[in-house]
Parts: sequence; C-alpha cells; structure tokens
Amino acid sequence: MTGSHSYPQTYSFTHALTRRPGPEIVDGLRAMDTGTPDLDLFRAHHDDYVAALRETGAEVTVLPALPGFPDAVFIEDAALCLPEGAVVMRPGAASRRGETPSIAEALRDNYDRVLEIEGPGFIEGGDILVIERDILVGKSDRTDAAGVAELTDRLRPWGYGVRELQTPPDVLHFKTDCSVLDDKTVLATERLARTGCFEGYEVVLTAPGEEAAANSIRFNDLVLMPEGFPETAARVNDAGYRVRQIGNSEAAKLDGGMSCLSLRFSPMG
Ligand code: CIR
Repeated sequence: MTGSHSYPQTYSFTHALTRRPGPEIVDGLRAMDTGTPDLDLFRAHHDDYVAALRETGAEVTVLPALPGFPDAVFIEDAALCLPEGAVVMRPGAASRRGETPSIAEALRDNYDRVLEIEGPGFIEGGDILVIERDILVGKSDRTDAAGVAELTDRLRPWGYGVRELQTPPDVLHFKTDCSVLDDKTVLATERLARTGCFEGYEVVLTAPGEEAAANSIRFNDLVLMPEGFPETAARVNDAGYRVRQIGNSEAAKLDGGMSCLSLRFSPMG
C-alpha cells in the first residue's frame, strides 16, 4: 500500500474527465433500438452534467469528441481512477478498444502512475464499483474472469481487495444496477441487492419500475441522478443526500447513464 486517505475517496473528488458527445453518437452500441439519439439534446444534457460537477468545486476537463468512436462519450469504461494511480482498461466491446490511448494520454497529465490492462482478458470501467478499499467487479458480456484477475494483480500492491461478482443477466454493466452514495451506503436495484453482494452496507433500493435510476453518481456534495425517476429520487433525498436530476434521455438510448459520462478522481501527491 502506497498511502492512505483521510477523506472518503468514494465520493470526494478534485477532478473529473468527460468527453463532449460527437455526431457519431447515432452509431453508438445499444442492446435495443429505442430511437436515434439527438445530438443537440445530448449536448444540452451533457452541459448540465458538466456544470453540476463544476458546481461542487471540482476541476472538470471536457475532451473533444473522438472521431471513429461513437461510444467514446461514455468515458468511464476506458479507465479506473484511484488516488494512487489510474488503470487503463481493455474494453470487451471491440469497437471501443481504440478509445483507450487518448484516455491514457489525458490521465498521464494528472497522474504519475498510469497502468494498463494488457490482456488476454477484458474489463470495462462500468463493471467496477469502488467503495473505499473494497472493489466490486461484475463479470458481464464486457468483462471476463481474466480481466478481473489482471486488475486484481495490478491493485494488490496498492492495498485494494477485488471481489469478483456477476452482473445480472441482460444488464450491460455492474454499475448499470448500482452506485455508491457514501462509504457505507449504495443505491441498487432489487435484483442486484438480492444477490447479497452488498452485505455489510446500507442499501437504498430503486423504486419498482425505476431500475434505470440505479446508475447515479455521488460527486462531492451532490448525487447526480437521471431525470424521470421521481420515487427513487425521493428515496435518495429522504435518506439525506442532495439530489440533482440531469436529463439522460439521449444517453439512455445507448444504454448510458450518469456514471458512464465521467472519470472521477483525486490524484494523490
Ligand atoms: C456501450 O454499449 O458500450 C455504450 N453504448 C454504453 C456504455 C455505458 N457505460 C457504462 O455503463 N459505464
């Protein structure tokens, strides 16, 4: 272990990295076709998202759209950021593998240590939930056991324990179904919570029919939640968190949500 933090690294962040949605979003991956995302509306939602992150005092970088990579706006999948360093992922989606060099470059501006998952396994950031030193990774169509094993090896010297779990069937990423609210509390769908993977933590459940609200983020004093899930927003608010709802209709057409749109970090030293 190379150091420790006196603040909750789970939700205290000095920085975030985002990427502006580009015209190629119309070609983004999706499990089901629910319509073509509208670029102007996507950009308006993205501007609100970036403004909310900045409002908390963090330094937020907006990278330009990445030509040739329709899903690059979902920047979270390309890396894992921890105080000790960053780990560049090896996305399971072939069309997304070329997103990582530009992320590695951007992270090197902020970190002394940027490691890379070399393979043969695959792993995407959307499958990784960090709660202080406890790292939960869901195997999925994008993340396999070899990817989890390589991440585990990489993080051992930094003092993290990795738990290999299973993303629910037909769910894109582990974090499609959960988020951290603080270092003791998660927001999760009932189908994921039922697996017992959050034993020892408090769980706020999404309301029935509002499972898509599980992909939220705690960022400093705000919880950013996708708009349109009032009962779950009320539950999070009633649990004592400051909720900010952000339009997400266009990202949702590509199975994206609040966590996917940023890498959040506080580099150490
Ligand atoms: C994809 O299928 O890769 C994108 N259309 C959505 C990625 C969402 N990312 C995330 O949940 N972390």
